[in-house]
Amino acid sequence: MFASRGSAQSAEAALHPATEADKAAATITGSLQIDPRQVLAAVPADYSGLSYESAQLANPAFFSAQNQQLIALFQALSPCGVLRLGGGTSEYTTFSEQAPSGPPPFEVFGPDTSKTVKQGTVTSALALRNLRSFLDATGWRCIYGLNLGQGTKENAAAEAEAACRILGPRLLALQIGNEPDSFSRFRPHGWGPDAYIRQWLEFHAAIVARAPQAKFAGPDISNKLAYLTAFAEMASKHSDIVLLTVHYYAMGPAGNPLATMQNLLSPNPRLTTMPWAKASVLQQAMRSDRLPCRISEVNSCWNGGLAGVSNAFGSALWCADMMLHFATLGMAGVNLHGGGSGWYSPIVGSPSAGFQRRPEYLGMQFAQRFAGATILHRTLQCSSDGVTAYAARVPGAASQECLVALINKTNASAMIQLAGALKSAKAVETMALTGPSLDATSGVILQQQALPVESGVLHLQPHTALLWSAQTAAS
Ligand code: BDP
Repeated sequence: MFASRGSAQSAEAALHPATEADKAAATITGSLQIDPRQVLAAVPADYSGLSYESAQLANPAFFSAQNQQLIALFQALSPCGVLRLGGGTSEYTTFSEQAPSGPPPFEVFGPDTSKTVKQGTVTSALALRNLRSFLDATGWRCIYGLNLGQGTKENAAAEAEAACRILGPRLLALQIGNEPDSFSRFRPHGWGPDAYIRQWLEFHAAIVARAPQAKFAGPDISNKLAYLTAFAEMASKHSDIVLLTVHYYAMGPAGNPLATMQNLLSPNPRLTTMPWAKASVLQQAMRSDRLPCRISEVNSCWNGGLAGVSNAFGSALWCADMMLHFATLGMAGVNLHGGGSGWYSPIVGSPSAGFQRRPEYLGMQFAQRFAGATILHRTLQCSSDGVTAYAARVPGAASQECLVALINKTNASAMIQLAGALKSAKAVETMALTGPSLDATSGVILQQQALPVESGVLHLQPHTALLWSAQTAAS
């Protein structure tokens, strides 16, 4: 499931080549029906999220009420999303009540490529106060990462106390450490799940001594299940741990010849075999209200993303599909990692030069339509596995209204017979996510259109995601 850094090459080698249907671009045929009585999962209202490097806090003006263009972009993604702060740079920051003198070291930063990691940045109480104003303005909450790799527990406790006091209800949870399962650069010897839990508990004790109300999330792992299992077991004894977190990169590292657009859009064996989702600890967590699981850092290709893939239209289709796939599994949310001008960043730019939305941002907006909805069982029988479907009941909507998404990641058109309750459905609203070509970095649009149905058959264009809300016949 996870892009494993140690074995990226072999893990990627397992990716599927193009399907025959893709190669021939023959018309795909299939049928779709939903079972409105079979509920698969509830999608939390705050399902959508973004993830930024902790180093970004070194410029207190970035996450602030003054950064109105960024606030508007967050609001247009979700009225109540989750901003996760962490990433590789969270292991290189220190906290100081006083803001350092002089100008900030940079205006924007991110993402971290694991090689050019930004070092020595300072997060101040001013940055936290500005972050609070940013979160208030957006309506978002925050998952806040502390430095376990290189920081002291005293400094983490001071930062945690300030974060709890200043962010108040806007703080969803603290995290101690980013990807502690890949800590070889900080702990070359004697590190493993047991040592991790021991150190986590030391930091936790120091933090709760200063901030008894603190809530925690973790383990924020890159890929190693043993750390998740150990953390979940510990969480069963700590009621202040409220969320499990994991990372997911579809491909990587950037530069691996198998990291391609075609592989990004092909069914990923890591998604279908799901070693970690099958782990009982996670299955339990996903079903539990007490300890849901969020993908706190996710994107197309690690090591900063891939030019022409991570920043192109194909990544929007991937993103929409990935988000709905994980929602169907019962994940509590996803945080698309980015910042700065990184290839996979959904939003790029700076306060001084202005911000732009990347195609992936529109993929997120597509999937956001399912936030707060209840995912329903659907059966898609299709001649290509490059077409996916999702259905949901939307809160507050008339009882027979449902939301349906069909995503065609192939270069062939698809003709999908709508069956059962969908057969006589009347479309209330239809949105299409389209782009000039998979590698297009502009011209990507998410807009209303008429539902392309004729005699009960939906005609789906190649490389198109379609979403419609429909009034189904009473069942
Ligand atoms: C993750 C780190 C993040 C990096 C990302 C990458 O947590 O900070 O930006 O890898 O390599 O492991 O793109």
